[in-house]
Amino acid sequence: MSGINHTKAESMRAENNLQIDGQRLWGDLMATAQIGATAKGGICRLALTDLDAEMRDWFKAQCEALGCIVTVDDVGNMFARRPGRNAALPPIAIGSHLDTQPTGGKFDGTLGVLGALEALRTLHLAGYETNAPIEVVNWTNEEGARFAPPMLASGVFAGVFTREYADARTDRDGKTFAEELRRIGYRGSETAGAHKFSGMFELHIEQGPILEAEGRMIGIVQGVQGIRWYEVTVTGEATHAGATPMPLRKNALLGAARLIDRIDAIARDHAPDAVGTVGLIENRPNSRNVVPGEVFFIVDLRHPDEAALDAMERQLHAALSDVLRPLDLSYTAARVWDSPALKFAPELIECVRIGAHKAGFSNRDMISGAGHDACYVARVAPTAMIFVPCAGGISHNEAEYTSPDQCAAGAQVLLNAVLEFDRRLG
Ligand code: HGY
Ligand code: MN
Ligand code: MN
Repeated sequence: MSGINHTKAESMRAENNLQIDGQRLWGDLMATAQIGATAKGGICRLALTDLDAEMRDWFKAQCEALGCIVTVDDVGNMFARRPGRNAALPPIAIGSHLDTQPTGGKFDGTLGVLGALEALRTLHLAGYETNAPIEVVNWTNEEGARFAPPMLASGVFAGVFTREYADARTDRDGKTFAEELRRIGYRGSETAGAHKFSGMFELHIEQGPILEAEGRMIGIVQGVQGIRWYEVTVTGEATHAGATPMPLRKNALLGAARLIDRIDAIARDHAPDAVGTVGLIENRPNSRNVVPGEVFFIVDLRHPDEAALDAMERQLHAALSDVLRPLDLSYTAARVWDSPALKFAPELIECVRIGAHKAGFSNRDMISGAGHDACYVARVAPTAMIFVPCAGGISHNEAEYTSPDQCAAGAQVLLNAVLEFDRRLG
């Protein structure tokens, strides 16, 4: 690296004083929260929209201003590379996602990318030379809010999905992933997954209540629970709300309503670890005086144990038949996404633990309830995650809040963990 002539000993000494700048990170978070800002203080920055493009452009300019080379792969994943002492070492990746839910918060995903940018900026301003290159990563379409399934592009990177499968995903308006990626100008030339990582660390808000409830600053994430999505269509008959006697109705929305109650009961059946949700539902024709003829909805089942998820899935299929047949309704149901429970890499978890202790932050081991790009990257590189609290455990909500100190703590532990892992690669 030009102009830097640190001996390894000097670098080791320099490392001990590397502190991220929490105010600078908070400034980035608040400035970029304007890109897709909602009236209620959240962010709506759906994948591959013009707002996503604007955020990507901002991110690229920031990284290039730090001397990084920014590359984009063919599903839009962005990699900002800072060279290290040994170019033969695969980079250490640090990052997350910049797309949000429709009523998302300021921190889900964005903290992971901007916290990584702050860690890299701290290295750059200190003139600290790492052994391995460092890459800050923005993964495309993590949320799955516009194009299902979630973690789509990190999934292509990890070989879970083909590029063709991703390209063909459509949003609820029928636009394809491929055409939208091309439209915003982020269809890169590199084949997703072509370049390898020495490891990846992802900083993220917990999106649950545990850290805050226990008054701890850092979650040392051991793994992620299993997640399955099902697309269900219930079919009855659209008829007149006034002229159709109750016994003659084939009311698809009544069937869906009873099913949603059963899905909630299935999750409670497998307490305390199971969760079951129906978050997206489309009622057709959705007219005030028409008995609904068709309802489409998505079922989200999660549990840390795959055998329990299998049992929940069996109960879901039994409920479909039990509930809908007596109402003279037909249905289709298909599992459209399956992200199995996974454990992160013990060595990188150890680096996170060392990083938290070095920074002096209280911490606890935990499993992630939410899915993350780290789930799929863990299939192709040693991976670990760092959590920080969020107020009331609220996320996927415009009220999502993590304090400046908590954001700074996460970025500091991220930097410490990266330097610990980098030292081991040297
Ligand atoms: O669905 C999830 O857990 C993540 O927010 N994509
Ligand atoms: Mn996220
Ligand atoms: Mn999310």
